[in-house]
Amino acid sequence: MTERLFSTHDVRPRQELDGLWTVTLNDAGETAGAGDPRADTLSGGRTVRMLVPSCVESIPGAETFRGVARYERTFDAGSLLGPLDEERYLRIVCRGVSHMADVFVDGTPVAHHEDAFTAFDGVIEHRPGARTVTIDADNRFSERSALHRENDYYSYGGVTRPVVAELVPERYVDWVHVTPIRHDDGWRARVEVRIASCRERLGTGEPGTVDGIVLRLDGRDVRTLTAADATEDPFVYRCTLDVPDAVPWTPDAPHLTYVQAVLLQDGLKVDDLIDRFGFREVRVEGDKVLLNDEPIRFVGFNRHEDDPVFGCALPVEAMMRDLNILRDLGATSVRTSHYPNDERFLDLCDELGLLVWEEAHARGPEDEHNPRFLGQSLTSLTEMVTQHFNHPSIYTWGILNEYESNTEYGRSVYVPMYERLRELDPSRPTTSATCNFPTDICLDLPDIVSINIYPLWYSDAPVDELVREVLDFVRSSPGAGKPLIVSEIGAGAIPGVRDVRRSKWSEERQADILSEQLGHVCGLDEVMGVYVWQFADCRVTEGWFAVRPRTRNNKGVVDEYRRPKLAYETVQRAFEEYRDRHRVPTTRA
Ligand code: ADA
Repeated sequence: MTERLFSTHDVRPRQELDGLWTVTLNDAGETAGAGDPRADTLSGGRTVRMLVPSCVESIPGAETFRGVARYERTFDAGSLLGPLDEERYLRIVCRGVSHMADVFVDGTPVAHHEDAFTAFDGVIEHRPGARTVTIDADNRFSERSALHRENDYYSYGGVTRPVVAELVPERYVDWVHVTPIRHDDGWRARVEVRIASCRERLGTGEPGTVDGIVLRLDGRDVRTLTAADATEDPFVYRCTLDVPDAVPWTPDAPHLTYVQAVLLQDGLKVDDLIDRFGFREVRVEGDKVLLNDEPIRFVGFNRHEDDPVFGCALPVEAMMRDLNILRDLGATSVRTSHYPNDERFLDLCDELGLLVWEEAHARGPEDEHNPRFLGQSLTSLTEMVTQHFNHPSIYTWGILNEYESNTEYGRSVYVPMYERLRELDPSRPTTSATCNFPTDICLDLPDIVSINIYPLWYSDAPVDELVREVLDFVRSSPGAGKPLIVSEIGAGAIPGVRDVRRSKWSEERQADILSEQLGHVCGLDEVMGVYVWQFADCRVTEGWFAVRPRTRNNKGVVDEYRRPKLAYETVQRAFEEYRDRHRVPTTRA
């Protein structure tokens, strides 16, 4: 089970395509990729064997690779046996390819995708026997990709998240979304199910009919949806269920409920999808964030998916290692800066009760405005919310980290992003981390105001002075009266640099600064949550060389190998004081 942490299908046959693939690397200028079928231009490349998921940067000699990596493998599609023997399709699901992807089955293009951090899929007619899947992963920087560029984190290359082959009928279950609704006597669940059509996707005919969709909660049939439950969108069915015996999800008792949608055709179960959700409601009231009507507060870290050995393709054991360190530090929340995370990480957060700020991909500001920026940001946002809708640990959706919230152009990007977010999921509060003080003109848009501040690091002003200035500005802006989060605060240290003079980049100096910063902001009642920048040192791109010793962002409280710096205990203590003061339950193991 590599794709999620539980079985996602009882009915749909599937085969995980992890294991050995053949990888051909080509970084020689003009190459195939991105829908270009001139596959032979890869012929001069170097060929190696690699596991999926993986980053090409872990191949010896390819540590700084920028180019097209062609992953290829053949598997036996005859082993996928389903309940139907007519009109079946092979569906290839890629959970993440970094960062432009083209997918082919036996040389036929089936999917094109333009972001490393969300899943996508392609369908093609099924036939038994050997099928060859080819994935071109292109991690070159160009104007085609507005979100992947020189940055304060690294854009790796490769098939970096799991790949699965599935056998689906003409109509299949695309997604199931559950919105828990709290009312006086208990809980209801608003369920929406989307049924996709392979014919429609391939342009080969009208969608077939659907006889019924059986909904099951924790293995019990609760309702059958029929044509009468179809919405204005003929692919989406909707109903509201009373769930008198619902067990709530809370950070200290993170109970998960399983939902299954089973598709019926001619009396047969022809397809299904299983997901998990939690009975919990998050809402904003005045300057508070409420979870099941109780105000919540949190302390935690910004975390990049980055590892010195595995790049961004962290195995689940390494995700769990990070979560155990986070919990040892006393964190009760994590921000997925600056992109949607591997869904197995979210599955673990759901189970552990760690609150998640999940962020759509985009870290501002842009050097030059790329006309594709808004479209690609909207796609990242739409795919993130659609794919991760059910995770109870996600208490807020974040967008556009430190983007241009201080210009009219920037506002013209924020407005449609917030509109899309509210359309897709009105049930969760929204936020964006800003550093634009005192010029921000977008604080009317989010439900939660989030500020990135680096007193004593990027500014010489005393902590209390800088924080007061920022808070005075927020109080005089349309953000006044909304919940307030310090979404980034921190300082850098080169691991192992110790200095009695406590000079810049020494571990002593980092610990001093974090102690002063947290001592002040954690003491402010109006601050609902604090995220330290950052959890672990991470790789950055070469363009950041001048300002980033070791070509890493060194503000981790652990280094890239997760070895604690001096600041580890400083943060641990500050978090403990904050939790004690505000009675925040810990998820510490
Ligand atoms: C920013 C940004 C982070 C990181 C950080 C830093 O505010 O959001 O991605 O670059 O600062 O280390 O300076």
